[in-house]
Amino acid sequence: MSTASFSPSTLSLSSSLFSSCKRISPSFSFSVPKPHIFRPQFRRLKNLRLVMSAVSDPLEICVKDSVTTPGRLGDCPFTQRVLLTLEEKHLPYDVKLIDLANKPEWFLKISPQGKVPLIKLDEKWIADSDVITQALEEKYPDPPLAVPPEKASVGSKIFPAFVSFLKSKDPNDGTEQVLLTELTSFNDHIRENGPFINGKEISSADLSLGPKLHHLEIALGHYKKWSVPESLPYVRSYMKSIFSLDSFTKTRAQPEDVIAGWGPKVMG
Ligand SMILES: N[C@@H](CCC(=O)N[C@@H](CS)C(=O)NCC(=O)O)C(=O)O
Repeated sequence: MSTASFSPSTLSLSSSLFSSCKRISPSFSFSVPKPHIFRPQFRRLKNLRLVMSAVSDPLEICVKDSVTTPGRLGDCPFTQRVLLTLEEKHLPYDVKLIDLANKPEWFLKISPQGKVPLIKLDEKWIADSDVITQALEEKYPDPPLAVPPEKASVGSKIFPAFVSFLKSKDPNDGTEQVLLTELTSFNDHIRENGPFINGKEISSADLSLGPKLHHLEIALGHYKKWSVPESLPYVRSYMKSIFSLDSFTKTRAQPEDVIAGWGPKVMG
């Protein structure tokens, strides 16, 4: 088995690390001794940020392998959401690249639905980015990424609207207008509450939406020559800010994979 260790506190580790990942062999074993990784953890205490040291094994996470460049991270926005959460919480992790077109036996054993992301927490494999990010928040509350319930679903209708518009073959079926309506509502929210969904600090809602906006930008740009209009400057600046976060550049999918990933849906 081949994995790559990520320690977010080590900024020199970059997405190029993925290029050093090899496909995982079908023999899944945890017997390989892993080094302990020392990492800084930040805790808020009376407005002071105290650096505390902690020791932790990297968390194991199954992610999609690239279809265009096997051995690198693939194009799954749900996986990126979890990787972003690990990065923002300064948690080290080991990625296991899964070829979703040819899922290994061992993966299907631990993931009955055969989906990524899948993470091992407290010796149990957990699926689904909603469940995983909630579990990470509970187990590793610092820095906090939770959002108040009234903001948790801000921007959540953008992704389904984008998918409908992307798949649409009829320019007059209203799907573009639905997407514009959702983006306009998001533009208004950021103008009034920004720069992030929950205000000044990044939150789990941004880490969920950011990867989806990345797919929107690449897929609609490629397949429809469409981009977020200039009349929505808050959406545009929000995208720019999220896409330029260190955690984002380190965990984003390659544009070629995003294009290849949406191909069957566009053609279908
Ligand atoms: N609701 C799940 C969706 C996960 C998902 O759809 N993952 C896709 C890749 S982006 C997958 O593993 N597909 C493999 C398959 O369906 O065979 C989540 O939020 O984690």
